[in-house]
Amino acid sequence: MKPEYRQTESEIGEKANGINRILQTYLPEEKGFQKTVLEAMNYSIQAGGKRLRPMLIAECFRLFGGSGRITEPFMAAMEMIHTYSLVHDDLPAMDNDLYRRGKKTTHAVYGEAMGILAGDALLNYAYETAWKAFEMDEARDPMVRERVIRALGVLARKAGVYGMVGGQVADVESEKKGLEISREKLEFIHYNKTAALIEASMMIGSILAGADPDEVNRIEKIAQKIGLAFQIQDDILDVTGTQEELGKPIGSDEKNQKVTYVTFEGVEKSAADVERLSGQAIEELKGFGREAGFLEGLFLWLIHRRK
Ligand code: GRG
Repeated sequence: MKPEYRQTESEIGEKANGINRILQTYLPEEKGFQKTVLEAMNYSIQAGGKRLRPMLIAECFRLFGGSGRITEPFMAAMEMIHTYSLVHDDLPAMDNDLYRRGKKTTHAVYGEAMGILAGDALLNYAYETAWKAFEMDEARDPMVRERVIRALGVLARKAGVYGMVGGQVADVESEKKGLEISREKLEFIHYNKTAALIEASMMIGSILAGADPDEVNRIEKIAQKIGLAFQIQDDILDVTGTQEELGKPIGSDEKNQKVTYVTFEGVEKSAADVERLSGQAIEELKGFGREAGFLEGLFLWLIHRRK
């Protein structure tokens, strides 16, 4: 990590700790006949992670002058959806990975059936959690309730078949196809599998703060660039990182015969594209003329990350 990102890194760490405290308040109690799956849900959430998506919700909320706690149920819900996607992605039917976030994957600890069910449960519980925004004092205001409804719509669409799930479908079907996969299809995969939740996070934070539709569209485009840059960096790390840095085995794309951005462009050009995309995103962010110092630092940290 370059020295100029150290300050951001410590701030990111502090913000992630704050997010963990919020998450903790929304986790289900581990009791009843379904106790095992509740434990598996909490295990997968508490295994760690950068908490990037909730952080983006909070920072975009701040960018548009939001205050109060209406984002909190959405921050927890977003991390639940992200975590379910990782739990399912690690299953034997998908990537069949045994380590994630430096710990054993959920199915490796609780068995395959509980891995599937923990993912299903997290996905449903995410919507139950986001819905709790309506129960907050702030939601007595009809304007806030209307924003919550719009934010729920974005969450559902971007996580679903026209977002992350759609991208994962194309990704699964592309395995073992080598360079038969078109560049267009690879972009579809990246935009949906990875960028969709990043877009949703940034849009939800902005919507809840009262950003207008044009501002939300601009945020969506910025998030799409950051999402693509983030995925390309992930592909680069899968080739150049170490298991110690990443908390999961490297070379997983090669193991699964996956074509990545690096396969098309090589490491050097991919790294240059990461810089270009994030530079554009930062310029567009500056276009709002608002204080976005931390968000810019977060973007830069993300694309220079080693984990
Ligand atoms: C199973 C429907 C379904 C979707 C799975 C997210 C996903 C789609 C697969 C995981 C594999 C992967 C490399 C996805 C690309 C997005 C990505 C880089 C996820 C990892 O996100 P981080 O780095 O993870 O934010 P942490 O652990 O820090 O939360």
